[in-house]
Amino acid sequence: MGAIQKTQYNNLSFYQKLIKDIPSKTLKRKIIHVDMDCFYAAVEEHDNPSLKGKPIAVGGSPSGRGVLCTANYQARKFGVRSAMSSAQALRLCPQLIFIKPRSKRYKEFSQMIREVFLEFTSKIEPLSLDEAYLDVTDCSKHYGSATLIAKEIKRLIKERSGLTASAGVAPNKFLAKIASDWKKPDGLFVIGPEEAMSFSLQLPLSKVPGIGPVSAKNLEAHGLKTLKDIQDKPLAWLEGRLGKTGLSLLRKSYGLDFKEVCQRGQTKSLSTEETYHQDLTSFAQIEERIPFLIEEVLERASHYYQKRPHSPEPIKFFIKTKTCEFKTHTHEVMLKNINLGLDPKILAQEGNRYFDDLLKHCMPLFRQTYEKSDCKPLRLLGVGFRLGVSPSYELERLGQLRLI
Ligand code: TTP
Ligand code: MG
Repeated sequence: MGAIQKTQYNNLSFYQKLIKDIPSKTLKRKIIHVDMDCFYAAVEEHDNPSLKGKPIAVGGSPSGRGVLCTANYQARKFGVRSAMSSAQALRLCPQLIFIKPRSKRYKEFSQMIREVFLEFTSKIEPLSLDEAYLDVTDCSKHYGSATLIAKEIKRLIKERSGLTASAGVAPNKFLAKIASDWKKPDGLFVIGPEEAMSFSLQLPLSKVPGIGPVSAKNLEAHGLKTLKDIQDKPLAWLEGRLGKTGLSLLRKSYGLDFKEVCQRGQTKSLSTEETYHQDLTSFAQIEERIPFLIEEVLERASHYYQKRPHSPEPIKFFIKTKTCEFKTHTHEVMLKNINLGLDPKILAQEGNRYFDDLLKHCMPLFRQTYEKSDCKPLRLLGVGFRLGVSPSYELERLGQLRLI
């Protein structure tokens, strides 16, 4: 411990250099990493409780050239591991029960878990069916702390799916991922910002996400076994041997990682459109279709916000047309510019409340676009919302959360 403190002191100015241009918001994040325990095997045990207590593996059959997806803890005691050939697994554990993977069923559980995450935040980055990062910086205070959120997520997952998850809480993705693995299974481990560096220094490089056995061996050939070994080398030395990985590992040795939680596949708009067998040749025909489009998009929004109440709100409204010559035109307006605030909560419960307002604003937009394209016959009409976060709404939402 004394040695670690000395290193911290000696390297403090380098630490300051590393964080120099980094916004303090990035350094003060609260990230949770959740990873299900023995995921596929746990689902199989859930669906067939007679398997409980027996060593099981999910994957190909040992008679062919199959490999294992995963194994439960009883099987892991024998050395059985993911990605091992099924034949080898059988040699290690002759009583091993093999189960064929059922990806559809695993997706159902994955969806259930994702819905639990969405109750807390929309800042979710799924890594696989059973694993995700959550950035709970903005909502942690309102639930007490990030640790309490992690506890509640674990509890809800257990209550709804019957399965256990392990969670890690830390100021960044790198440490959160390591933390979730620290106390597996059914674990919860927290690395606070003040202990981020001392915790990181003692880590073997093989524990750093992205460093597999081959990379770990290569690093060892350079005399590098732990993140402390990395921190003891000058940056130029590391970059000369490891390229970009040098700086990335050096940052990690200081407990730093600036990568954002990326909301992959995040819904950016909600829309609907109709393509017509016969082109619409007059504005009267267009006018007739608009109420149906608005009704449809409000219904979509209603379903969407029922399932994802914390998702970004509609900030723009747009219309779309396509002429008989396949020319597409869109026209969008900021909702705040037309004094129309669409509250996701109201959309979820009673989206039609906005029907008249939208119809009123929609008609002139379609008319303008139609006239601008020389009143050409139209083969497609569409309407939709672009989603985003307006600061005023965000504040209001946080206020609402506090009342829950
Ligand atoms: P992991 O989270 O890596 O493993 P796990 O959930 O089975 O066990 P742990 O408790 O250690 O987290 O992977 C999640 C699922 O992904 C796993 O149950 C099966 C599947 N998988 C494969 O199909 N092939 C693989 O090589 C690995 C590692 C996982
Ligand atoms: Mg897992």
